[in-house]
Amino acid sequence: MLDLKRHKALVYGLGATGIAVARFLSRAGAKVTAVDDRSVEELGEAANTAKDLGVEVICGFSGRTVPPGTTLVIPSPGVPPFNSALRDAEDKRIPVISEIELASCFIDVPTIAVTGTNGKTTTTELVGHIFRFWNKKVFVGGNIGTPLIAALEEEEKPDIFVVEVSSFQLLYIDSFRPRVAVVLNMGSDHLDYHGDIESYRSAKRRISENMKAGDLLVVNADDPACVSLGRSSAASVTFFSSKRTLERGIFSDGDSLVFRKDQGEEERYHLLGVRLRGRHNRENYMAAIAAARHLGCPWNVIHEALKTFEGLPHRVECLGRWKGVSFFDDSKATNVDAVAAALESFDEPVILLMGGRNKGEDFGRLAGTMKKKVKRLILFGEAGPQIDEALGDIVATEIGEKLGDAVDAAVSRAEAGDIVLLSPGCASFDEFRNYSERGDYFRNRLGDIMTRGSGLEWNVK
Ligand code: UMA
Repeated sequence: MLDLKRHKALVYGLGATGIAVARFLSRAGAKVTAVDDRSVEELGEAANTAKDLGVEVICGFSGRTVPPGTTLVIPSPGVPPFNSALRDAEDKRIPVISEIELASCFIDVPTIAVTGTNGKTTTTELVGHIFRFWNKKVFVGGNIGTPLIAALEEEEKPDIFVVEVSSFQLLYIDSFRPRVAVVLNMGSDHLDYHGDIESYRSAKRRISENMKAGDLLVVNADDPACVSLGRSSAASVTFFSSKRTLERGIFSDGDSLVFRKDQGEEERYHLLGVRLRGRHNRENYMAAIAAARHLGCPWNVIHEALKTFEGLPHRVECLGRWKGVSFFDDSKATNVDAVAAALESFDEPVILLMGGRNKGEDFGRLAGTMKKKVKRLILFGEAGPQIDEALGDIVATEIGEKLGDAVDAAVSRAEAGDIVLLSPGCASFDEFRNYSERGDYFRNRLGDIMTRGSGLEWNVK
């Protein structure tokens, strides 16, 4: 175990991670210098919080090298590898480790780590939900929000840690060894930080580099980069597929997921009654099942837990049903890919609400999906006319000024059996502070209409 009293540590960045690391290190007796590129004015409260911890604080640090005598550097995830101090530390062979690496040195219960380009937050929450349902004390955190190291300060020790880990956090691990690692997919992201897609993926691949026989790596059999990671791993591997049957692993079969084990033994998980829709969510369910089973969670517990998982707000969130029409809030979808993924979740005719502030998206890319899935397109906000130009000839379209107009129009047009889906494909800033305020407005406006109406089934999920 790291003897922190011997170290003079440089903590880079005073956000959520840096403050938690500085607190942990100073309590453990290390000498700590905490630095940030922002000025003291820009940092505001964070600078005072760090000073109150008794650590030396240097603001406006940009472009500098590591202070003399530094023996350990812990950068915040957002500090890129081309940062001058990180380069300097590397040249001087001073260890650079991430917060998850540091925290993991002090954890002696199983850790499940979840990464991927898409779906990692939902899967992390789902795994946490399953273990809570099994009456375990669970810490759920990491890239989702609460740094892993903050959990070490809690009095009550968790039975299990479930952490979402990002490529930034994996880049600087050394001995980090989860008992179970999930890699959902490896697309392309954060190229401004990593430089190119290969560097991004190689950071992600590090999640399993210390895993051994008896540990479990769960990977997507439909993603070539995940398959090659699975083939080269020293850990046991469970593949999952939402597209085909597997000889061993987890796959979709009608309304069920099938987990086929070594001797052809099978477990079946029925999905009727689960809340999350779409192929991508089936993958999230599969990965969570594999992770939970490996740590001994019984089949029947998982089976029930899947049905009680509500999902995350504003991500194809089912709000309820009224007069046979189902309403979904996907306000988090601020780009075209997210709208396409949401539409793929539905077989029923969709009345789609799109609009807001365009982030430079090419709405024409939705033409194919729109033709197959959407019965009526109702536009609102700044981008309404642009979307109309790109898609208005493909599907029956109408334009309102604000989201409220679009909601009223959708409710008046919808017939039993339809889906009304808010999946804007745009940022919210022309009318709202953020996507969650937009989603809440959608829910409340619907609630008002329903309460005035009759035959109320609202919020019966
Ligand atoms: N800073 C510098 N120099 C830099 C970069 C940052 O001085 O070059 C300073 C900033 O001025 C600021 C501090 O560092 O004061 C912020 O550090 P940070 O950007 O690492 O943010 P934290 O508040 O520590 O939050 C981080 C994650 N942020 C990033 O990875 C960018 C959070 O994930 C995570 O929830 C949190 O740790 C706890 O683990 C956010 C995220 O966007 C949600 N993650 C990316 C994603 O999901 O795509 C990876």
